[in-house]
Amino acid sequence: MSYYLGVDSSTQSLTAILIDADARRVVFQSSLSFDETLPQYGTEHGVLPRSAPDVAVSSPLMWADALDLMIGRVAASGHDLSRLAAISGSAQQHGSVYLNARAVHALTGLDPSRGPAEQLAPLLSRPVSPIWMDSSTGEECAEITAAVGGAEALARHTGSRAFERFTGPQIRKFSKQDRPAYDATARVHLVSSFMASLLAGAEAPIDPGDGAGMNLMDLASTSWWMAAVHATAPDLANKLPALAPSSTVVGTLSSYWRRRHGLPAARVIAWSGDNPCSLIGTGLVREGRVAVSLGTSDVIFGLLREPRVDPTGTGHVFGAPTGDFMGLTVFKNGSLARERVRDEFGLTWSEFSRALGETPPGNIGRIFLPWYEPEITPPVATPGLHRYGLSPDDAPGHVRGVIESQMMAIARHSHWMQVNVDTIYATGGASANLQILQVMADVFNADVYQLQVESSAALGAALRAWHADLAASGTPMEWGNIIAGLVEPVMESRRRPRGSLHDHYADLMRVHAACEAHALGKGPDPSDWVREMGARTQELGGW
Ligand code: XUL
Repeated sequence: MSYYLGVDSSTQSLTAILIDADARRVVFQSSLSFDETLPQYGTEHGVLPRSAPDVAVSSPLMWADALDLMIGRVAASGHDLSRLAAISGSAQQHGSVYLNARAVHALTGLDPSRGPAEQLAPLLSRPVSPIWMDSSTGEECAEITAAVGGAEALARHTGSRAFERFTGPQIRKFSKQDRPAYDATARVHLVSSFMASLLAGAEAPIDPGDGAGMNLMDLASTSWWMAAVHATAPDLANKLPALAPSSTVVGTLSSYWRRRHGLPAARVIAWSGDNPCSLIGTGLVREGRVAVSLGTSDVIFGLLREPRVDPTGTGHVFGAPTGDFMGLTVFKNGSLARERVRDEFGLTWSEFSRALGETPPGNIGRIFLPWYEPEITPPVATPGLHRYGLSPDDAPGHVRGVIESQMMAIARHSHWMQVNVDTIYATGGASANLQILQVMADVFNADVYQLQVESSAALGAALRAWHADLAASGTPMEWGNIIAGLVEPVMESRRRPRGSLHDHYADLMRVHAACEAHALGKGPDPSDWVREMGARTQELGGW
């Protein structure tokens, strides 16, 4: 008769899902957009006004206020919350929150008659948090890489080469740019461990799923890798929280939340990153399937039994909440690029879908590389749009171009995970669009399904709360049983690959790779090849 709450603090919004474990049902779900609900912070798509195109910071106080509003909504939902047994969460990965020495104790004694932001403001040694969209730390990445003995050593230990958005390079940049504020920092939290600390009124640890996004954690031992810690910033070892399994019970909801919203002393379970939580929320507790999340970023991920590191250096290995590992590859120009195409051609989403449905697979040889923002995969430091056989005013060509290019990039850059993909679960906002999922099915030659609960990160957090609570109560349950009935595909959403089209896409992916190499200044102009593929597209029938 227990309820479990999962909260997802993502880039643009905060979502909560309450599950009734015995009934295996989602009983409450709510989401709030930061820009719309908390306009006083002045964010755009969850990011504070940019001081430079490659800088992306947000407000930890805004996240705390959003959590307060959402807990208020849950409390007012009409459900019997005395049944709430545990709460856990998911957060955008890599972002960091800088607390001063007073914070450690002050978190225990927040005044329930006042909102969290005003009480937290004096506890921050840095008022803003750099987030995953920041790509301004190229110099720090190079310095850390050199200091630990090269990219291969860093990837072997931490699961990734140095990435601009990863927390280590971000901490290093802060320590170089504002040494007094860095010295006044007693604790550097991730968004996940900050939010968990807030709920428990106690210091929460970082789990191996989110810790692996820092370029600081040794994957094999899930402990801080001291070579990287020392290479990153002075005295950092004393400023990092503990690392602990995702199932760690941090404590119980602090008196602040109990008195402010009338909630019970539910267990607070360590939070994790959105991708590790989505791994659970898409039911990938066994090797062999993948999920593609079409959100602010597009991400492909799957469970790995062994920490296979990407030899090309674009992918990552993170810890999985199951105690295994997960492979993932991240594309920054996800929804962002889809929205830009829609807006630039003045389309509604239904016009966008119609254009996609009315253009032929293969796009008659029109290829569009939509790097509106610096791209993570492949690494693109300077944004730019690259068109092959595509005129700048061709709206349908851009619509199909952006979707095909994204799907081919996801397929091509995830080969390193060595997962034989026959089924894909699609999640995130754009997964609602079945036309996009058909392109995914044809490109991957796999069946693609939507999931009944689309907010996979929040659901995964709720399921993690349940799993950890049972384990802490001495009645553990297997992951397979935890997800049963709660993580289910929508059968009628199934998109089947069309064999002849897949053969065409297999050829087109080689052309796409050549376009990418050319755009990055690493290969010859593939325009003739693009034209030849265009002529072949004309011959394709049956779509
Ligand atoms: C993962 C990544 C993004 C963020 C935001 O490496 O950068 O997926 O977690 O969702």
